[in-house]
Amino acid sequence: MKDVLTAPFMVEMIRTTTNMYAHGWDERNGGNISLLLDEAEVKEYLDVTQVLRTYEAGFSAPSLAGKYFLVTGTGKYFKNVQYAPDVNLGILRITGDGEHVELLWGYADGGKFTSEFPAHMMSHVERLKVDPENRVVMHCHPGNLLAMTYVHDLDEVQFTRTLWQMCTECIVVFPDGVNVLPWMLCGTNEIGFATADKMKTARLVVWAQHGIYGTGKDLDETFGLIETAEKAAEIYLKIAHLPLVNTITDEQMHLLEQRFGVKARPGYLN
Ligand code: 2HA
Ligand code: ZN
Repeated sequence: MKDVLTAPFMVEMIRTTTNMYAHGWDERNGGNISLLLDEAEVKEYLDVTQVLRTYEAGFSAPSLAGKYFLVTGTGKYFKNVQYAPDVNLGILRITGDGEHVELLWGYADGGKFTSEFPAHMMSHVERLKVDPENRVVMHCHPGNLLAMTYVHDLDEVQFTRTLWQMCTECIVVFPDGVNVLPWMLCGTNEIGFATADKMKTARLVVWAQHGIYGTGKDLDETFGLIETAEKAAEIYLKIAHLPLVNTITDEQMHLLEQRFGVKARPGYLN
């Protein structure tokens, strides 16, 4: 059996959480990540018949039965993942009924998966329907996007269009746009269902006055998606109080669509 701390998925998770902390997106215990793992790969590192603990999921997700995830722990700091991955991370398997979770590795201090587990698992369910290659759900608190939810209309078309107009590459990176949830109580099944519902049509979901969810095929791509939206929000906050002299027009957006072979969300451009 190989050392799980050397597994590429583990190394990438440690690097990503460390990088997100360095970006200021994950103060204290802010943020959480779940990464869908390949069963055959997990078996190179763990005896999957050895279940350490079993938890109630708190919801039912039968379409995830038998799937393995690497998930950040509740109350854990991204800052500390690199120093104690076995305390701050866990490898989990969803049971056959989709209602329980088996711990195979990690949470070594007796801990548990993130409080946002419902939003993560329900989002995986929806994104896998759209894209069978989707492996990552990532949540964090980037300052500029968060700030923008205090001063910008939360209408999804308006919010998306503003972000697209802030950097030329935005429409190329997230042509599906950004969906937005109003403030809701976090850590609940309700916000989990609402987030997953928004995931049907976009890979980015803003939680107003809280943070953002991003999804993608791997950690790098998902990080880059949030990074691009956060950069656009930063530009918005730099210019929002100034007279607007120039912008990226819808005509120019259409040129970007053609040049990069992407299609903007229907109805979002004139
Ligand atoms: O505690 O970010 O949304 C981690 C969070 C909750
Ligand atoms: Zn949060």
